Amino acid sequence: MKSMKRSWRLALVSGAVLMAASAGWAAESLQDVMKRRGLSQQDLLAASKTYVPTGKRDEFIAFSSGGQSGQILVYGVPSMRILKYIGVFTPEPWQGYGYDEESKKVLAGGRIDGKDITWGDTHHPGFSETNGEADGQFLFINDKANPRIAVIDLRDFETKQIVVNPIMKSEHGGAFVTPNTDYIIEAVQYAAPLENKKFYPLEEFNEKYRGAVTYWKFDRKEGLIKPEESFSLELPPYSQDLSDAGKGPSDGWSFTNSFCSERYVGGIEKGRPPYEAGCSAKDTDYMHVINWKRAAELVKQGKAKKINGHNVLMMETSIKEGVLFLIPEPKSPHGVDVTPDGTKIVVAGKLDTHVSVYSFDKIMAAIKAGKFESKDPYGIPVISMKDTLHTQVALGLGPLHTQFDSKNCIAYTSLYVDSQVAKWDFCEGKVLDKLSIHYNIGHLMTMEGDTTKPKGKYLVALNKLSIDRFNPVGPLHPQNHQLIDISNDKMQLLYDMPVPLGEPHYVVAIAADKLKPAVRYKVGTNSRTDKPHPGMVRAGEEKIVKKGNKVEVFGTLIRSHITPETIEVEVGDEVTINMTNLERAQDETHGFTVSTYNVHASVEPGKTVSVKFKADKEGVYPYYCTEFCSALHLEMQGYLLVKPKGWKATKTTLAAGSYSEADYKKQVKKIADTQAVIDSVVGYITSVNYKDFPDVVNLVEDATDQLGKMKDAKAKHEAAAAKKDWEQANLWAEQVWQYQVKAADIGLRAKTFLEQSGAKKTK
Ligand code: CUK
Ligand code: CUA
Repeated sequence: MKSMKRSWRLALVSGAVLMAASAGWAAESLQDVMKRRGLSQQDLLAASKTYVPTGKRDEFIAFSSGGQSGQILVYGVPSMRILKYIGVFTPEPWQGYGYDEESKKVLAGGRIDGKDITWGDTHHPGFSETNGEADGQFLFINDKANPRIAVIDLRDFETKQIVVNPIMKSEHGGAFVTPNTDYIIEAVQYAAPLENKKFYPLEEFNEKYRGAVTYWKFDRKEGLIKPEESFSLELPPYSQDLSDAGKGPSDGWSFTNSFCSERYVGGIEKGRPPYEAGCSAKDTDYMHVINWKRAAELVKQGKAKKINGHNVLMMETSIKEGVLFLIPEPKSPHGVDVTPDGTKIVVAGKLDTHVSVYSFDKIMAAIKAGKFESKDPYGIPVISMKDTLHTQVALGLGPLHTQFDSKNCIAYTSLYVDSQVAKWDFCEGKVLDKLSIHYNIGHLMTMEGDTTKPKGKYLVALNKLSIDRFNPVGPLHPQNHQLIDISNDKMQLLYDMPVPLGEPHYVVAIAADKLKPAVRYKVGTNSRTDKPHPGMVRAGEEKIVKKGNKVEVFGTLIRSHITPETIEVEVGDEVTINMTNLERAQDETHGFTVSTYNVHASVEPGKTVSVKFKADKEGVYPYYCTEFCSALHLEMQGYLLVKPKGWKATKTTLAAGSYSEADYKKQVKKIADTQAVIDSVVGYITSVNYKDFPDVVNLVEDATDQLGKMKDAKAKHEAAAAKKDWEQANLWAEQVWQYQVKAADIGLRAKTFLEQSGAKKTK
C-alpha cells in the first residue's frame, strides 16, 4: 500500500513532463503499412474519408433504432464510432434505466393492461423539426410489437416519456413528425378491433377489424406528448405501413401506405393460401392521403368519437368532411417519402421494380375538381393513379425506402432484392448510378435526408444480413451498416460497421453542431421530469429520516465518498435512498448500488436519483460507487446494516490499525510534496486565460472545493498529533492528502485541456 502511494506521487509530479515527451520514433511509411496490411489505393482512399483522428469529432450524429433491444444506438458519421446506447423501452443497467425510481416511472408509462412490457420492437426514430428542418431538440421512436411511442430529450439523451396507443394492437408507421412537431404520426400495421379487449372472429374482418393512424400532440415546451389532445383516424383494414408528413406546399397533409388492401385473411392450417399470397394478389394497394390539419379542427369541434377514452375520427366523418382519400399504388409498397421541397411523394414498389412519384399539385387538383375514379368498399373516394403520377422510374428489384440529397432532385432508393443503392433523379425520372452493397438492404439514410434541408455527403445502407462480412460470432450475426460517400457523381462504398443490436430498421442523422447537450444538471434535478428532486440535499445537509418502518436517506456523492457511509435499518423496513451528485466537473459521474437488492443508479453531475427497496433480508450489504470516478473510487463505499428486530449492540469500538509518530511525519512530508505539485499546476492555470474556458472554470471550482475541505481535516490531524493520538493524526493527515490528490487530478486535467485548447499567457 505504501509503495502504491509513492508511485501515485511520482505520477502526479511527472504527469506534466510525460505529456510533452512522445514523438520521434522512426515511422513506417504509408507504403510499408499498405504492404504489411495488404491494403490497396482504393482502401486508403476509403479510409481517409471515414477515419476521424484521435481527439477529433464526427460531423454528423446518427441515431439508430436498436431493433428488438428496445434501445437507441448513437454513432458518429463518418467514423461509425458508437457513442451511446439509450435505454428506451428496455431497462438499461448502466444508465440505471429501470433500476432507479425516476426511470421506473418512465417505463411504467409503457405498461399495457397493467403489465410491464420490458422490450420493444423499435423501427423508426424521428427528430423534432422546426420548419421541416431537424432541430436537434427531441427524438421520437416507435415500438411495433406493443404500439407505443417514446420521447427522448436530446439535452441529456434520456427517455422522458412512453405513451401507449389506446386503439392499436400493433403499429409500424411511426414515428414521423410534422414540420413543426405539432404531431407525431403513428399508423397501425395489422388490423384489429379498435376497442380494447373486444373479440370478433376473423370472419368479421371486413366489418369489425380496422386500421388507423394516430396523430400524437407534442408539447415542445414541456417536452411531452399530450394524449388528451391527440387523435386518430379510423381506416379500413388495409395493413397500413409507413407514413410521411407533407412539408412546404404539402404541409397539413400526410401520406400513409398500405400493403394488404386485399383484406386477405390467411389460415394455412385450414387449407387457405397463406397471407403472403393473399396480401399480394392485386396489382395495387392504396396510399392514404389525409388532411390532418382539417382533421385536428374537426376533433376540436367535437366530431370525434371516444374509443377507449381516445378521440377517433370515424371514416364516415372523414369522408363527409373531405379529409381522407385513397390513391392506388403499385403492389405491396413499402416506403412513402415526401421530397424535401414537399411537391412530390415517392412510393417504392417492393414487389414492383418501379418507384412511383406522385405530384402533390395533381392530387390537390383532382380533389378540388372532385375527380375520383371510384370509391373503396368503405366509401372513401379513390383518385386515379394516372391523374396524380408525376413519373415512374424502373430502379430494380425490391425498391423499399428513399432518401434525399442536398442536390436538387437527387434521391437514393434501397433495392432489397438486388442489394443495391440506386441514385436517381426524381424530377427527370432517370437512374444516375447504382452501387452494389452487401446483402439485403432495408432502409438507407442520408444526412438529414428526410427533412426539407438534406445535407448530402454520406449515405448509410442498413443491411439485414452480414453473412461472411465479419469474424464469425455464432449463428446469430450482427447486422451491417455500410457507409457510402455520396459527395461525387459516383457513389463509393467506404466502410462496414457491424451492429450488435438487431434489427435496426431505420436511422436518422443530424449535423453534430445542431446538438447542444448539457454537461451537468442544475443541482438536485430529477432528470426524467426536469424538475427539482424532493430528495436532494446540499453538502453538509445529508440525513437519514426514519418514520415507522420507512427509512429515507438523503445522501450525496462526491469524489471519493458517499455520505452517509453507514445506513442502519431494521429488517422489513422500506428503504429509499436519494443520492445527489455534487460534482460540477464534466464527466464526473458516480454510480450507486446496494449489494443484492437489484437497484442501480447512474448519478451524473447535479442529478438526484433515488432507489427504493424493502430491506427484507437481515444482514450486511455493502453499497458502493459503480463508476471508476477517481483514484479512490474503490474506497467510495459504505454499509447497509439490516438488523434483526430489537437488536442491541454489545460491543461499541470499531476495529483499529496501529500507527506511529514516524508514520505521521512521513504523511506530513507527503502532503508538503504534493502541495508543491498543486502549486505548480495552479501557477500554470492562473498564468493563462483559463476563465475563457467554462469547462476549466468548472474544474477549477471543483478543485477549489476539494482543497477547501482540507482546512478542517488539517486542524484535526494537528490536534490529534498534539495529543499523540497517532491513529487519528495519521488518518486525518491521510484525508488531507486525499483532498490534495483529487484537487491535483482535476488540476492536471484542466492544465491538459488548456494546453490542448491553445490557452494564452496572461502573465
Ligand atoms: S421498415 Cu424495416 S426495412 Cu420497419 Cu421502416 Cu422497411
Ligand atoms: Cu464515484 Cu466511483
